[in-house]
Parts: sequence; C-alpha cells; structure tokens
Amino acid sequence: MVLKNEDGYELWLRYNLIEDEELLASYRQQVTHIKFNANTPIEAAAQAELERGLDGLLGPEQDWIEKPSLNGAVVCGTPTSSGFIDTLDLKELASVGDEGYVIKRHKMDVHTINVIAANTDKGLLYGVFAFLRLLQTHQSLDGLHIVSAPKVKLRMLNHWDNLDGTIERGFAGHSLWDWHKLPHFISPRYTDYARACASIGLNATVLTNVNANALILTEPYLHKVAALAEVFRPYGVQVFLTARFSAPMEIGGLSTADPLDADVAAWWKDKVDQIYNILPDFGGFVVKANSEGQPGPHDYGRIHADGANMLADALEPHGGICIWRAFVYDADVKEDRFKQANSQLVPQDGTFKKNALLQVKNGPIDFQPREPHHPLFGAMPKTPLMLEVQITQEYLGFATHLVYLAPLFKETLNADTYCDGAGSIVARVVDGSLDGHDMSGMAAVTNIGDDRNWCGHPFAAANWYAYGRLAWDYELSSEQIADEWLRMTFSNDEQFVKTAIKMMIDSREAVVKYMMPLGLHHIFEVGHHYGPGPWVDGIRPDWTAVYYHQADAESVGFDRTATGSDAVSLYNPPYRDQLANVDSCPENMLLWFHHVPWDYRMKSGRTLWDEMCLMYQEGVDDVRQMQQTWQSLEGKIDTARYKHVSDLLMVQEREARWWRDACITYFQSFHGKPIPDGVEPPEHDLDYYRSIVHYYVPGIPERRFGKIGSN
Ligand code: GCW
Repeated sequence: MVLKNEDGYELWLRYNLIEDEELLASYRQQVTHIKFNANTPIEAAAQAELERGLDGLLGPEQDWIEKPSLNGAVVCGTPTSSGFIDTLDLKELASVGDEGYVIKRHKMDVHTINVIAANTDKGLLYGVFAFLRLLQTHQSLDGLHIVSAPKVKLRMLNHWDNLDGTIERGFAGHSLWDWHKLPHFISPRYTDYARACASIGLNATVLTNVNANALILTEPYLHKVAALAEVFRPYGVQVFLTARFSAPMEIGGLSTADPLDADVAAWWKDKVDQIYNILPDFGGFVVKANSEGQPGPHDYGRIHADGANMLADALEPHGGICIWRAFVYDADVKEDRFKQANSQLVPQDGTFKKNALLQVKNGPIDFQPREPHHPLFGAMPKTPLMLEVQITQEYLGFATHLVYLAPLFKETLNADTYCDGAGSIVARVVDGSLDGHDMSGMAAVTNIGDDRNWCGHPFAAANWYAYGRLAWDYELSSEQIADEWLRMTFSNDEQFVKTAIKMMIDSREAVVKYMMPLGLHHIFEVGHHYGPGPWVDGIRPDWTAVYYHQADAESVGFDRTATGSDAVSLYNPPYRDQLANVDSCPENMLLWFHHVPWDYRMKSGRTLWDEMCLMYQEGVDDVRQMQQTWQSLEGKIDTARYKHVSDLLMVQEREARWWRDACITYFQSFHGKPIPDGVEPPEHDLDYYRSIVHYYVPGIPERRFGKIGSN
C-alpha cells in the first residue's frame, strides 16, 4: 500500500482513519457520539477538538451530537456543567485539581458510557486530548479508568525569538510570530501551535528572546501580543514576555534602571498596569539579567533579588509572576563558571518575593550533551526553582541530528540532590513538594520555527512532545513517550514502533559519544556552536574550549575536586564524595571533575586516551546503526518523511566523523600517542579541521555573526 506523503505539519495531532478494520469497528461500537455541554471558550475548543478527532479517527459519517441514548456516548463535563457527571459523584475528581481529569468507561444498566470529567474547562481540554491519544495509539478502552493531574503548575515554552523574525539558536526557520502583520493578520498556525501545546498540557509561553528587546513592552507591540493571547486563550496557553532590565531607560526616558530608584520602580508599576489593561490575563516576566552582557541590578551595585523583587512587586497586584533566570556568570570573576550561579544566588535564598521564581538550567554550564545536575537544585530550599531545559539542539546537532532528548531531561529530573537525604530528586525540588512551595514550573527553550514541519528534523518534534509530557508527569518513561509520539506521528505498526523506539533511545548516548565523551564539555566552535572546536582559545576563558578540557601533553580534564576549583563541594554527600574520588566518579562524568593522565586506567583496562578514541568511534558506529535501523523501516511510513530522515542521517554520520576526527587529531597533537586499533584513522590532519569556517550558520542572528568572541 502506498502511503500518502506527509509534510509533518500536523505533528502528533494526525487524526487519520484507523486502518485496522477490526479495531475501527470495535471503537465505532464503543464510541458513537458526544454529549458535551460546552459553555466556555475552552470547552468549545475541547468539543471542537473531540469532534475533529473522532471524525478523523473513526470516520466522518457519524453524527457525533444527536443520539438520545447514553450508550457509547462520550460524556464530557464538570460536576457543575453536566448533571450526569454530577450524579456520578466521581471521588477521584477531588485529587486532580484545576487541570487534571478523569477518563473512564462507566457502566449504567445496559449502557457503557465514555466519561471525560474534570473540575474545570481546562481539565476537560486536557482530558479530551488524552482520550483522543488513546484512540490514536490504538489503546483498548476496556476497563478504562485514568486519573491524571499535572505534577508541575507552570509548564512553559521559552521562544528565543527576536522581533526581527530571527530565532536565537533556532534551526527550523523564522519566528512563528509575524510581528509585522500582527495584530490584524492572524496566521492559522497560531491556533495549531496552541492546540499542539494544549495536547501535551503546556499552559504558558514566553514569546520573546531572553536577550530581550524593550520594544516588546511598547504599546504597539503589546496590542500585537494581545492578538496572539486571544488565539491561545481557548487552549489554556498563558502569555509571558521577557523584560529587558534597562527598559526604563530605553523606552521610558529615565536616566537609570536602578531597581532601588523610586522612579524606576514606579515606571515598572505603570508599565505593568498598562500591560494588564491590554492583556488582562498576562502571565508575567522572564528576565535574563547580568549575564552575557544583558543589563541588570549589578550595574547599579544591587543584587538579583533587588531586581526580581521590584518586578514582582509591580506584577503582584495583577497576579503576575517574575521568573528570574539563574543563568548568571561573569567574565570578570575568576571563579570556575560551574560555581558562579550558586555563589551569586544561594546567599539570596529566602529573599525573593512569593511571586518570584528562579529558572535554573538542567546543568551548571550550558545545555551540554551531558551535564551533572545544576548544584542550585537542593541549595535554595526557600526559593521556588523552575527547571529550564533546551529542546532546540544548540549543542546537539541543530535540526540536522536525530537526538531524542527525553533521556537527557529525565537524567536531570531523577538526579538525587541528597539535600534532604536520599530521594531528594531534582523533580521533587521542581514540583515544589520537597520544600513545600506552592508555585512550581518547568521551562524549555523551543525548537519551533516556521518550517512546515515546525521543528526542522522530522524527529525533532518528539522533543517538544516529550518535554510537554514530562512537565505534566515526570515519571513517564522515555520509552512510553516515544511510543506515543511514534504512533501518533507515523504509524501504529508494531515492528515500526518497537524498532524506532530503540533508535530514539540510543540516539542520546550516541551524540555524547561522537561529540563529548567521558565528561568532555564545551568543546564546540565559537559563536555559532556548529561543529567541533576543541582548539577554541584566545577569547574570554569561559567561552573557550581549552578552559574546560585543560588538555596538555600529560593530562586532560577539569579538576573540580578540592585540589582544583572544588565545585564538587556544591553537591551533598554521598554524591559529592562519589564525584570527588576519581575511582568512584562515573566515567561518563570523569573529565567534568578530574584532570587525569592520558594513561589513566579506565574500568575497561584501557588507557583514557584509547577509551576516548574508541568512544568517538562507537558514536560514529551508533549513527551508522541508526541508518541501518531506519533503512529496515522503509515502506512502513510515507516516502517523503522516510527519505527526509534518511538524508539527514547521512549528514549526521558525516558530522559524527567530523567531530571524531577533529577531536582525536586535536587531543593527539598534545601527546602523539597512536590511535588504537578499531578506530578509523582521521580522514584529514588537524590543520584541515582547524581551517574549517562556516558562514551564516542558522541560529546566530546577523547582529551577532562574525563578532568572534560572542559565545
Ligand atoms: O546557550 C547559551 C546560548 C545563548 C543564550 C544563552 C542563554 C539566549 O549560546 O544564545 O542566549 O545561553 O541561555 O541566555
């Protein structure tokens, strides 16, 4: 059977007629019509989605609304919107809060009814998408009884989108937000964006880059923002904006942005009042301050909390929140960059207003292929800490490499901070349960652009999907999430799903091996970050590669034990002691914490040098395995998307060799040791790799390109 080519626009919300005749007949017998008393815009959106989904999946000939009997009905409602739901007296509703839902098959006399119940319209919206997901993934409805509620309150996307339409670290085209035509032209993509977000439980979006542009806070842009918010509102997606700390000077005419200056505080209060006049359900601000050249309170001898609290005070009367990024480090400070966020922020624990949260990256440096969990998690019990992860693959192969990130996200979520004994995992810091915080949140830097398939690589949308599913329930496994996404995006063919899941799971370790094995980190090309650059030096040390690997003729790696920067002391025992001891430090983190001789004996018995070379080779071989796996699936999905992935895997294999050869020749130049058997010899010499220059790499807006020394 020739499958119709698809362009990926529908993402995982493909409601194609179920091909399995038997299953289709069974579903049609179990699901015959809808009873949904939609009173609010969100309920209307939910009802429309349910009709759209059932029409697509079970066939358009059904008249989904008009049926007198309850048998086979999908009854959607809250106890107040539906008398029937009220009579069910569902005890589980007490545990699902404002956004959760209950889905069950309810037997009443000879009838069997499909119930989607919630306490609010948002819960119904999420319940409808969850119900449709069951059909999309061919789940049995027999004995159905799902009770689900989000573990984290704020489930947010961060768009590093600039007002000129470029996207910082974006590799899937230009920004979705057509600021020039807004507010009068509303692209249909905005609705599909909101549907996709709601389908995975995302409830907040930050439209603008954290390297912020104050213009977004001016009235013309606020009306443009309000037009987007109007589209997102029926899908429960709340709008936030990035606030440029120097805005009072740039658009307010003030001579200072000092947070302790009364005129500055008054300016922000007036500005926030103006925003809420235009956008009554505005979420609040996300702020990058005193980091990588962004303005902030330090410019006035103030501390982070002074800045965050000034904005929090302005937002508080409107119920808004201030999210202050903990991605702070200073070129003029000689301290190990790994430690600087803790040095700056831990002393301020407990001084932030109750409507201020800190947004903390998964690791202490910067979204590397593998990082230890950020030591701030567990170090600031009095402050709600949001987790920030990166979906866009700035350091993981752009939109060219197939890298499934759920295992990376879960590595951090499951990391034990030991701050309150064993089991004090990052996820429990983030969901607020460990320290009793009411506010909780996760944020992800999106990979979304205006490419037709939204994320560039046909598999990149899996990371948007995985982030949403984990922000709702971080206990979901990477495998289960991949299973859902593959079935909804491509096919329910069991062989395809099982095989592709393994390829996705393996892709996470593969990229670490062919880019930065054994704890190597931050060895990418300067500026655009595309490709290897272990030789990068000569600019501010913490933006070079040599600062992080510290290779010489004898040894390699960053000593972060007591004999070095002592960054390990930021962690709690037993993790701290495990890391500090070279023999117990996990080998995949070795060079994060130790400066070891090239002849150091690894657990395999091989020297570090031989192990590193073999790891690089293994990474290349892993990509070749992905190519073979994908070839075995030809014909299982449409030709267009099959070929798109095949072609990109060829690039990924070539670039994996590029990373391997550039790094091996570079590190070999220090000690001249032979490359071990089993590792393909580099195709060129070091000078060749160092001479490679790329122009107009995506993700670096023009204004930053070529300014060597930009990070
Ligand atoms: O990952 C780095 C990127 C910058 C980014 C910065 C941040 C938005 O190279 O492009 O700036 O982190 O997280 O603020």
